[in-house]
Amino acid sequence: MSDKDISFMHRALSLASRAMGMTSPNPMVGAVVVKDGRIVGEGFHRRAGLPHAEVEALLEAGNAARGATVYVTLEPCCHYGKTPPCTSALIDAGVKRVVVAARDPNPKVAGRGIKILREAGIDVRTGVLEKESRWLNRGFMSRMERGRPWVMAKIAMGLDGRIALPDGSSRWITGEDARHEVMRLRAWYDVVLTGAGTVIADDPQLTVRLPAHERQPLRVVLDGMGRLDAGYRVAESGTIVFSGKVADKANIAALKNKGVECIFYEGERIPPSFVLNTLLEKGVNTVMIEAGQGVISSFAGEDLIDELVVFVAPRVLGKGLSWIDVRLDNPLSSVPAWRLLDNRTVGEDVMLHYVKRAY
Ligand code: AOF
Ligand code: ZN
Repeated sequence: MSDKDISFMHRALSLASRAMGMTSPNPMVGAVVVKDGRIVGEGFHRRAGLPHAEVEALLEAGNAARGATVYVTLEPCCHYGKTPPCTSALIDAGVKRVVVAARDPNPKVAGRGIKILREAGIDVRTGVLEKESRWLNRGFMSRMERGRPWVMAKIAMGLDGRIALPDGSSRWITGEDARHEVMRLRAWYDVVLTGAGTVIADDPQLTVRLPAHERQPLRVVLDGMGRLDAGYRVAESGTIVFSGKVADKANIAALKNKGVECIFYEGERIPPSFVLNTLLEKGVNTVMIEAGQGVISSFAGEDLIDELVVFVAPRVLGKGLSWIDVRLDNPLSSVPAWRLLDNRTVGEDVMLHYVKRAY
């Protein structure tokens, strides 16, 4: 694998990431066409339904694509979906070589894209910056390979690990800069998920308020006890409420009237797996949890949190709730450690980024 392959693939990955938060249920994909050592075409997949990355890059390259090398961050598709197969586009353009970062786990592709290119006489190299491409698309990979969305929990805590004051209030623990960072995270995730408790305590909007940002995450509220009413700010279209069996009929009607989608569960505690399955069917790749102790603990209790973004504010909250309540019976030596990916200061707060498993 030459250094050139790596550097062009870096470029393709950076193109792919321009569509961060925009492509779901599709993955983010970037492509670069290189002829005689020079980039002659670039493209990325902008959103589901629009052309795939390869097609955009080939279009820009025009005739220069003949005999060229194409770098693409995901195995080219070979199926008719919302758009025709990229394998045909590459073959028709007469490219000589294709370099792929990661295999596409979509059962409609799953290695067949690479096979078709090879059968057409194209030299195909795979696995160049594969880890990086899979990490960028951890949501898509998770949905395709594990059959569930990728789950990140965002936590804002004080120096003592608590997320609320003894009276339960929890708004504005962290500073302005951290709150801005949270907006950027919301912009990236397909879903922002919370519990009725947080909605009742804080009345959050859970939207992205950033200049020139077009897409809002789907908002999901877990309300097993039927405590929510249509007066809260999230009660509008673009929100799904999971209601337990005790939910009040009139309340549900009022929520629906405001455009909220209500999904019922025959119980009082909505199981995280039921929520994730429902979201999976809607093509959700990534979920960000912004909630209190109850919701976070129920997801953590079933080992459903893949990633943590923790903001630590420089103040002690004292006697309030901690972000998690799980019982660990193992000795300390066997308690699994999260892997620290990044740590930095954000205004007066510290941001810590952890992942449970390499993906
Ligand atoms: C590629 N290049 O840029 C993307 C690919 O419904 P469609 O036609 O958009 O197809 C969606 C599937 O195509 C998606 O699930 C994934 O397997 C693949 N995405 N493939 O060659 C791209 N976005
Ligand atoms: Zn394609």
